[in-house]
Amino acid sequence: MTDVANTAYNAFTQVQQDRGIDLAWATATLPALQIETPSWGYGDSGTRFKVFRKQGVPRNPFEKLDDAAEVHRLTGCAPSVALHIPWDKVDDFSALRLYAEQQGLRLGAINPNLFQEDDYMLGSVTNADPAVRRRALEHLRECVDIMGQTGSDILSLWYADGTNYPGQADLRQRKHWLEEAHREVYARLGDGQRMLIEYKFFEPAFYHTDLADWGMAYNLATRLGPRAQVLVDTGHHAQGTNVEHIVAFLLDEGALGGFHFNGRKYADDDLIVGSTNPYELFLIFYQIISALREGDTVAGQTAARIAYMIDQSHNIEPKIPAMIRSVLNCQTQWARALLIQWDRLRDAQVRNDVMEAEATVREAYEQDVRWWLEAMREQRGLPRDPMRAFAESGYAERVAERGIGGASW
Ligand code: LRH
Ligand code: MN
Repeated sequence: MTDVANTAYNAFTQVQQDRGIDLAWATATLPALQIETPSWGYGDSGTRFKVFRKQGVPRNPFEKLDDAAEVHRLTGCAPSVALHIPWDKVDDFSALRLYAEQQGLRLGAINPNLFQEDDYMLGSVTNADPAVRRRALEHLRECVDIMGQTGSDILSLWYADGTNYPGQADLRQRKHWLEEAHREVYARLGDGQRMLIEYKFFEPAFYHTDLADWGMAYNLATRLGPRAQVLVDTGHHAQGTNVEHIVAFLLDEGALGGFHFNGRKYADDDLIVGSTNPYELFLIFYQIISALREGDTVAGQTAARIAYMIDQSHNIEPKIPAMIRSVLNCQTQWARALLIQWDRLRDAQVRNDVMEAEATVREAYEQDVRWWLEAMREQRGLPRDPMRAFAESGYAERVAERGIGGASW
């Protein structure tokens, strides 16, 4: 550690001690944030206007794992990769699992894809055509079987199902078909496996979406049972939605299973998490850590099992630096939320001291956590600055040999 860094880190620890922060607990809780990166975040992706093909993009799931392993090697907190089926379909999933383990990774959530087949234009599990519903259910069953081969414990479910015009479909009938399909899938889950239900208020459907908001996903999860929980994609809410309130509510209900983190300004922009609204990300972690501190309450136990996943599409960014940046942005806001003065906050809330309560939370957000995170990385044999370490690693130059025209979704 350089003298400057050492001095800065010592100053940080002094400041936090003066703030009454239990730095030992905070430091022990830093590694609790383990991020799952999406295989599709390493591939080419775009908008309806253009998919920009990039040099060195992985050409198959094995190369996606290579890139994910590089992100984990440099950050130390991205040990698993979510797969999307069929984008990551391989002949032998146990071989892919072995390859991942050799790379120091774990295969994570399995994401079925019921939004790219022509059959699903007017719906998949909610389609009026029973043959299409059966076909969709078959794909969900196949994905549960794949979980057995990859060792995954999460089935991550999102549906494009919806309509574009009033009267186009019977909304309550579709709700019944949605539940019917999930009851079958739920019954197929093995020990330790759970399903996370993701909602989205619009797109690609532009009149109604069958799973449009947290309440609909929560209702379905509750009707199914304890192995079904809600997945909050931070880009799937109407403008002005208080996402951290939804997080607090679902935590208290034991129904928050995981996140798809990304940044957004307008709609489902899938930008780098924390790039557009870092305070929202901090406030989400504030709710989670306040639950974690409770230990064995429903909210505490639920917070301890959250799956932190990134779901982004890097249309113009170099893929691996974008993923490293995303992981570091999450780590930074998690670290800041660990520096909340909980007793001061509780006291202000009890006394209805609005300004003091607001200041307590905001001041944690204003803490400079760089030297703490860099010191923590150095202690674990990780590079202090993963972004610079990647730029200097020569990895990008090595994978450039893959050429242009790698995997895209
Ligand atoms: C839908 C979504 C869903 C995925 C896809 C890649 O917008 O968030 O989680 O399957 O993006
Ligand atoms: Mn998502």
